[in-house]
Amino acid sequence: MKSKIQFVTGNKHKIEEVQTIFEKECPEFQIMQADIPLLELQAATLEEVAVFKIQSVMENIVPPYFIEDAGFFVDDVCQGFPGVYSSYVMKTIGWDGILKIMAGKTNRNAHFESVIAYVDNHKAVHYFKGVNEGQVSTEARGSSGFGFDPIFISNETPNRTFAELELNEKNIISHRRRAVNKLIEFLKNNA
Ligand code: ITT
Repeated sequence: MKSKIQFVTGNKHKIEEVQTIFEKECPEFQIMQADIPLLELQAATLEEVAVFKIQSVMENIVPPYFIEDAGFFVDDVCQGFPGVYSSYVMKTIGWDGILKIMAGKTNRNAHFESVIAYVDNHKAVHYFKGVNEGQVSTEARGSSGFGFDPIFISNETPNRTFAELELNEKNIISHRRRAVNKLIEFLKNNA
C-alpha cells in the first residue's frame, strides 16, 4: 500500500506538478492535496515564510505533510524583487507589471526558488531548496504553467519561456523539481 503525504497548498498547479513527479520518481508515496488556509506572513527569505506557513497549519493537520514557498527573483535590476513578495505582486501588478519595470533593461537575470518544508511523523521539520536560473523575457509567451511562467526563460531551455514548455519539460528542470528531488531522496533514505 502507498504511504500518503499531504501537500498543504491552495495552488492546483503546484499539486499537479508535484504529483506528476512523485508518480514517476517515487510511486511508493501518494501526494494528497490538503487545502487548509495558509498564513503567508512577510519575511526576508522564503525559508522564513515557509516557517510561518508551517506554524499556521500545524494545529490542523496530522503529519507527515509539507508546504512549499516559491518566489520569482529579478536579480540585478530589482535586487531580487518580487522574491518573497511574489504572491502579492502577482495579485496586484502581475507579470505585465514586471515587464514594464524591465522595459529597456539589458541585464535581465532572474531566477525561481522553491523551498519545501516537510514535517515528518515525529513533527521534525526538514527543508529542501531548488533553484532555476534564467532571464526575464522581453514579452510574455506561452499558455502552460502559471504565475510568472510566461515571462521566465530558463538558461536550460533558451528561447522558450516556462509557459511554452510542456508540463513534463518544466518538471525536469524547474526549481520545484529540484526541491522535490531532495525531498524524495530524503524519503527514500528514511523509509
Ligand atoms: P500556496 O497555497 O502553496 O502558498 P501560492 O500560489 O500562494 O500557493 P507561493 O506563495 O509559493 O504560492 O508562490 C508565490 C507566487 O509565485 C505565486 O502566486 C505564483 O504566482 C508564483 N510562482 C510560484 N511558483 C511558480 C512557478 O513554478 N512558476 C511561475 N510562478 C510561480
